[in-house]
Amino acid sequence: MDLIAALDSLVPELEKGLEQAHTLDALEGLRVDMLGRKGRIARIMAALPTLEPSERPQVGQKANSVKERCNALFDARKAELEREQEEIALRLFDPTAPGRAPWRGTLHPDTLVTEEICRIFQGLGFTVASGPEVEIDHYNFEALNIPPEHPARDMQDTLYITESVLMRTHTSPVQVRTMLAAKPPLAVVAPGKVYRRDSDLTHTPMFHQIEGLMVGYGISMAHLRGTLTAFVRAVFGLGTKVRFRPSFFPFTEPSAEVDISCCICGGQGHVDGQPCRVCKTTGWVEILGCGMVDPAVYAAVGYPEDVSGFAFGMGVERVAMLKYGIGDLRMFFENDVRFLGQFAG
Ligand code: 2NM
Repeated sequence: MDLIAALDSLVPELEKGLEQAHTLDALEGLRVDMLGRKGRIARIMAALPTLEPSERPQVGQKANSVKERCNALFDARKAELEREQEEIALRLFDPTAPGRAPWRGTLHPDTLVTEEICRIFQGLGFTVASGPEVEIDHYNFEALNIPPEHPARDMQDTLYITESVLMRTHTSPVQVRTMLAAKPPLAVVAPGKVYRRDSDLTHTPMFHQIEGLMVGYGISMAHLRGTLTAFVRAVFGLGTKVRFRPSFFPFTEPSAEVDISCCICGGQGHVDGQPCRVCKTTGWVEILGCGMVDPAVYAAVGYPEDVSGFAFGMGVERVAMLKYGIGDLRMFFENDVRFLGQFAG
């Protein structure tokens, strides 16, 4: 019987084909070719009506047993291929490979510099104080010897909430509040946000300041000079030169501005023969303002006449720009992580 022989020959043929099938896709191709609706077995069975009715049951039984055998062979090969692929995946998986590092944020350069400056002053005996960003006129101006007609009080420069409530223009009101709450001697630094009506390439309506105050008995300009020189060298390096220039602030007398030898060109005024863009060839850059606290400030907080002390103030962004060589103030406020990520130790 031809059909029986044809069906019998399918099994060894499939066994050979399965040996050469190395992917699940190839296996599925073989299966369709053998067992599919238009496959080898179906095509042989299409000839069934040409047989004598008495021969048909035998061929039908043969077809069923061959189908069963084929299915068993496919299942076995499929299991084998799946096990092989699992083994490959296990071989490729290296349990000793280092893990993928999770994405980590960094502290803002303003935060880094603020913390560094506070730590230095804490090492010199200062405590850290804070106060409200919305202030009253009295603490922000009046108590600091800034008279009603002073240009700093102008609507052009100050962000007012009401006639007597404003966004603090410096952190000095924190020193005023500290003096109102404690007797001398004391030494504080006040870091924080301050606000001015100013917005251009080199000014932002909000920026960060650190101011400091030391009051006691017998505090002199020598203490001012020693403290600020130690501070500057802690931030910019022991080789940094420091100079004090006479200046003016309403709340200090005498007043000075402090310059340091330029940390970009090392005070030479030039980098690789090119004029230094930071110090404009002068070799010096301004870093902070300071002075001996004016007796009018002590009077405003009810301190005795025989106290003396010094105060200072600096812009955090300015210190960070000089320390890290940042050329554009706007970088601090764009919060681009490619910028922000460059400063954390
Ligand atoms: C500066 C410059 C000079 C200053 C004065 C005071 C206070 F409240 F004690 F009088 N705090 N900060 C001061 C003095 C700030 O910034 C450029």
